[in-house]
Order: sequence, then structure tokens, then C-alpha cells
Amino acid sequence: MQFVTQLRLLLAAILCGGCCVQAAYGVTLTWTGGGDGQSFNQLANWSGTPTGGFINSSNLVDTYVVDTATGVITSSTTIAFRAGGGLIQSAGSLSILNGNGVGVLETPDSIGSITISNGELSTQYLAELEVSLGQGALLTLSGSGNPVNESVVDISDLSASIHFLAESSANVLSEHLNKFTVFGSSPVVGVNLSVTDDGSGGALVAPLLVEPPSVKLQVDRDSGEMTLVNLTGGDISFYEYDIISIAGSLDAAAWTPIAESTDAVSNGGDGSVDADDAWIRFSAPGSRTDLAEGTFGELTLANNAELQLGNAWITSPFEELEATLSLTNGSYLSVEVVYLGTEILAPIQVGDFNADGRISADDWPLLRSNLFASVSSLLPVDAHAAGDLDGSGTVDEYDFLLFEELYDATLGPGAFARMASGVPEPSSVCTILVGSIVVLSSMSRRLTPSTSCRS
Ligand SMILES: [Ca+2]
Ligand SMILES: [Ca+2]
Ligand SMILES: [Ca+2]
Repeated sequence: MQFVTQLRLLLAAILCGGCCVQAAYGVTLTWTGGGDGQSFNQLANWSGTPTGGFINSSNLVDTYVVDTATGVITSSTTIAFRAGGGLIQSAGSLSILNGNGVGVLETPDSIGSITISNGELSTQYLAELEVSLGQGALLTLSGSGNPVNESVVDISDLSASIHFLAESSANVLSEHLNKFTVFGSSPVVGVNLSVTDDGSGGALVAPLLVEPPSVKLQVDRDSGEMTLVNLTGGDISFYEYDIISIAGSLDAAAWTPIAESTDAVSNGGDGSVDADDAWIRFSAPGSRTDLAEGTFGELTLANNAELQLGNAWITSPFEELEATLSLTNGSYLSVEVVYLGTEILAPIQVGDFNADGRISADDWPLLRSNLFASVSSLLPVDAHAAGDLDGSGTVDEYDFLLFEELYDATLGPGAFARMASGVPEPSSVCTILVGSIVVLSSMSRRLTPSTSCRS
């Protein structure tokens, strides 16, 4: 948000040519109450000299600080903070009277800022403002319709709240939710934000303690089964999900999408997951890096409900899936990915090429059959399964020595040499080569030069 403000300021300065640059932006005025002790617009109530020499409520380009206990500061006109201008309030109350607001809509946008902690601001509306509500902050909006006009309100403390006097909780949910962030994240009602009626036609908005795991993607290391589970305590409605793996851990052929499977009968589904909407696959058939699908409708997953996505995870040391839900309220929900297993309890070890949960003789043929092959064009998951233990892009003597070390560390000194020399070898060339590597490595630990080994 800060960055956006800076960008806007820079852009404004460029667009205005020299005129903006010459203006003395950034003066700070601090409330003293030395005038009538009440009027925002009275210069004598502030220390410091504003840009232009007087408080121009329709164009506030300076920073106004209220940091001492005070009565109610009032303004009977709209106070329009522009880019570079803002209010920092850590005490007292500021009340904008007679149906006026804070900020003004204009083109191009000129975003001001308001930061409140341990203070109250009452106004009919906000316009083009970045608002941060910290500890003890109360923002009261008396307007109906659109009292948050193009503003973004971040709620950054559990004791901060917003009171809409003329908008019901239903209005807030349908019209204003996307203007909030909660601790910098998108709001998810019931997860990090509560929106309730105030009993008088208005609504109260307050942050909730963010419970860790809200929606989880459970990934079974044994079977590769992926299951989306809603543990938010409430319904989650979404129209798209995306699962990404840069390492290539996904197997689209084993995926069970909703599309043409469990969606509406009209789209070839059986209606068991989404009876009234057609789903469309967004990821390419056969994709190893992306599973995504969506609908123009929505799917509501009830609390504790699960969505089975098939055995589409390829077990490997790469536990790096990322998953996102696109919610119907316009926000994105980052899904927590959890890896589970009854056989494979811990992440697959690097060197466990067949990914069965242990380093054993079964892993050795995978490295051996690819020795001296380039695997740089493969996805990381496949390169590892081919024996590239160190991720260098080739299966070579370094992988061999590392595997030997790992094998002996797991099964005892000399275990690798005994295993490797006892395994029947289909290719005589490879037998000789591997045999000499074993001898060389165990005798001198010197590395042999790379040699092609193809049969
Ligand atoms: Ca639906
Ligand atoms: Ca293994
Ligand atoms: Ca390697």
C-alpha cells in the first residue's frame, strides 16, 4: 500500500511537471487546542504552518497529528486529505459534522492517508483514503450507500473496529468487504473478520484472532491422494482452485477434477459435488505443474466438508505444493498444504529415488541405469527419481559417491559395496564401470572421469 502511494506521488509529480515539485509538501501540524480547542479548521488549534499558510480543508496536503487527549475536534465541512496529506490520530475524537466526509473523489485519484490508534473518527463517508486502524481505533461511518468510496481500510489490531450506522451486515458483506484488509490479508468472514448487525440497522466490523489452518489441502505421502478440507468453522464459497508445483509433483492423469466428473449433469458430471454448475479445467491436460479448474457459478464447501481431488501428488522429496481458493467474495484464500502418511511419516529423503520412504537396494538401480546421463531437461521430481541426488542436472560420480555415503550411513559401513557388487548387472560395460567406481571410491575416494554408459 505504501508503495502504491509513493508510486502515485511520483506519477503525480511527473504529470504536473514542475508545479508539484515546487510545492512544500509534507509539513506536520500537531493539535494543541490553543484556539477554540474544538475546530479542525482553526489554525490556532495547531502548531506549525500548513502549506499555503492556512488550513484549506478541501486540499489538505500536510500531515495533521492528534496525539494528546482532547475533547471532540469537529469540522462542519468535508476535510479532504490528498496525496501527501493525512491524519495521524493516537488520542481523542474527530467528528465530521452535518453529513460531511473525509477525503474527496477526483480524477486522477489522489489518495490521502489516515492512521488511527486509541482514537475515534466519525464521518459520513471516506473517499480515496488509505486508512489504518490500530489498537483501540474506532471508525464510525454514518453514511448509507457507499460510505467507503474507493478507500481501503486495514484493520491491524484486535481491538480496532468499524461501526456502520446506516449499512446492515448484509450490505457490508455484499458491498464493502473487498475494501477491507485484516492484518494486511484479504478478509474472510468467520476466519479473520466478524461482521454483525448492531441491532439498530447498522453493522459492526471487527477482526477475529486468526486461527492457523483454515482450509487445508491434505496430501497423503503413501497414496498421493489430495483432499481439500474446510476447517474454517463456517461455509467457504469459491469458484476456482489452483494447485501449483514448480518441481513437477502433480499428475494430471490421476487428478479427479470436478469438471465433467462431479459437476452438473448438463456438463457430463454426476452432480455429486456441484449439482448446478458446470466446471471448466484451466490447467493443460497432462500438466505436471498446475491443476486448476473453475466455474462461472460457485461451490460451497461446508465446515468440515472435504473435496477429494484424486491421487494426483507424485511422492518425492519435493513438498512444495501451493494452493489457492478464489472466493466468491472476491478475495483469495491461501490454502495450507499438509503432508500426511501412515507408512511414510516423514518427508521423503533425498536419495530415496523410488520414494518408498527408505534408502535401500531398490533405489540403486534407478541411479545406476542413468549414470552419466543428463537430466537437466527433466522436472526436478523426475531428475531426482532418475538418480540426480545433488540436483546438478546430470547423474554422475558425485551422485554416486553421495548415494554410497547415504547408503552406508543408513545400512552400515561397507553395505553399499557389498550390495553393488552382488547385484547382477545386465550391461557388461556398466558392470565394469560401476565396479571400478566402487573400488576406486572405497580405496582412494578419488573421482573417476565421466564416461558414457549406454547399452
Ligand atoms: Ca454450484
Ligand atoms: Ca527407496
Ligand atoms: Ca547430479
